[in-house]
Amino acid sequence: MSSIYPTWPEQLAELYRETGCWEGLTFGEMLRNRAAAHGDQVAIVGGAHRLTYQELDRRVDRLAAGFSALGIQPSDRVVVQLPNISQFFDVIFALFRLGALPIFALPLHRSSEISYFCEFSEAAAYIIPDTHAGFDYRPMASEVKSKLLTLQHVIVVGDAGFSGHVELNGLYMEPIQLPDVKSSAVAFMQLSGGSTGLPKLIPRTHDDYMYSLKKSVEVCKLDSSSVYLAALPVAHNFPLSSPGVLGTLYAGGTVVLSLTPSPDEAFALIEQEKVTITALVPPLAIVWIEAIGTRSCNLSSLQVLQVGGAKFSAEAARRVRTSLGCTLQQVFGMAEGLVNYTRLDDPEEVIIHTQGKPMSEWDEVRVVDDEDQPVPPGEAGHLLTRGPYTIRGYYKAEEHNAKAFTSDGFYRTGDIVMLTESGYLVVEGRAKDQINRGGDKVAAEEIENHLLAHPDVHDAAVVSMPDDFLGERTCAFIIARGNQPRAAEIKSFLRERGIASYKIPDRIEFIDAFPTTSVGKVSKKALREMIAHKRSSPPIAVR
Ligand code: J2J
Repeated sequence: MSSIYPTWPEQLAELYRETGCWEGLTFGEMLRNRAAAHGDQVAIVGGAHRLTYQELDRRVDRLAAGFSALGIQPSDRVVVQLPNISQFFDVIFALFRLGALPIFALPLHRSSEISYFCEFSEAAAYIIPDTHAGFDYRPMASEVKSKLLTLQHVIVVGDAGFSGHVELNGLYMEPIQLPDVKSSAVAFMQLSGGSTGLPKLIPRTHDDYMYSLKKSVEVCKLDSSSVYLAALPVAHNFPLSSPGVLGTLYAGGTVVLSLTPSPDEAFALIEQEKVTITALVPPLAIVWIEAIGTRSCNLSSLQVLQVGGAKFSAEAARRVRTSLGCTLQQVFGMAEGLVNYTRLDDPEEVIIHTQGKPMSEWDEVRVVDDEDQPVPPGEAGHLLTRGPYTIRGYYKAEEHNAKAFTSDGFYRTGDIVMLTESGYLVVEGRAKDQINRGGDKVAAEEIENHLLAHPDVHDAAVVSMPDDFLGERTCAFIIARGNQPRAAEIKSFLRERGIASYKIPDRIEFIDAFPTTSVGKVSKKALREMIAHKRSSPPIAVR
């Protein structure tokens, strides 16, 4: 496939259209339809803002006009790095209506990641808040813009601060005639958790993503009375679409935005707004379970707590109903597509012990051995998948795509799973070179490359180490070049290179040589065992 946006073979696309999986609806149209059907209903609650569907629809039209006046064109890429604020919706729907493609950066991404997204996608604009969570995004944006000729605009929600930046507030104008956007076109790009040196971009079409919303809404039983609390950062695929904020809008419900997932902020919002469903990663679910006993708030409106992004232990899963009084839904998904849910009426043991089953009857799932041969149910193997909302390739990554997808279009998820007799998946591990730090994904090679840039680092290997709270943390093994630098110095070196804080190794170990496999490659398995053993054995007493 030579297109920079790989897509489904035409015959399959035809089938997905005929069977009604792909409705032929763009995001711009979806919002227009919901505004017509539920005009006065509150769509978004964020800080002091309360927007009805009609108000949101109008703001989006006015902002699309402003973006267009600024020079943003159909199919332009725009890196969007916004926290959970109502303007996130103005921005993304305005871009959808223009046919421009948001690229969803996370609030924690820093200059190295942002420069890469902007450069690789040749983004025309980059949209930021002025400050968020104690970080001022404006100097970072200036730095990125000064290095890239293709990046024409930095748009700031709030105070522009710098003379070259544009304020979003000044861009709401008289609506214009909007271009015709095709539902088969790529609507936006998500970021892959990654396992290679540089993060991959995931192109999602209006058709395929809309279908994932429709199925999510069906499985999670959302309707116009649903109130979804976004406690995780909305740019992440889980709170964006499973069913997340976009699924809630698809269902005509209400989205409530929390700037942080802290129990103090989130519990108050649940009580105030009568939230019915929310989503968390496992460590945060544990924080909420622990916090509830010490707070006097009424969470009785909460019907469903979704937990996903990383494996949720059975012990913690069991405590959800008893402590929070709601149904747990396990969600095993990926920005590349496939989403698995436990069903709300599944027996308790299925909800506690499995990560759910695919949401669509059109999802094809294969569990195979190292030679791509199917393994029987009950045995662990590599998960491969294909279907109407699972991508056929990453953006501009032809060489990598040949390895990440089978010749018949199955995506190699890199997850090791076991399929139960009833078709549910249990996540057993991972074959990809990635660390899942409580839901935040860290590609080992990306961090190794940053470490190798340090003058005193001869070689580096990043692996996971078990952790009671996050499930896993990162450990970087380093072979020093002569002088052994201090661990703190390595960490501040990485921070200065501008990477998200969750990618900074939790632990640094110096080593003389790496253990190797029988074919002479670095044995990450042996390194993982070394660090796990070191952490579990008590320190030797010094006399
Ligand atoms: C174990 N591992 C899991 C789970 C994801 C919904 C929910 C999550 C994501 C997501 C998402 C897991 N148990 N319950 O996009 O729509 C790991 C797997 C998977 C990778 C994908 C959604 N849920 N994982 O987490 O793209 O390794 O998407 O392949 O960030 O997270 O990561 P990501």
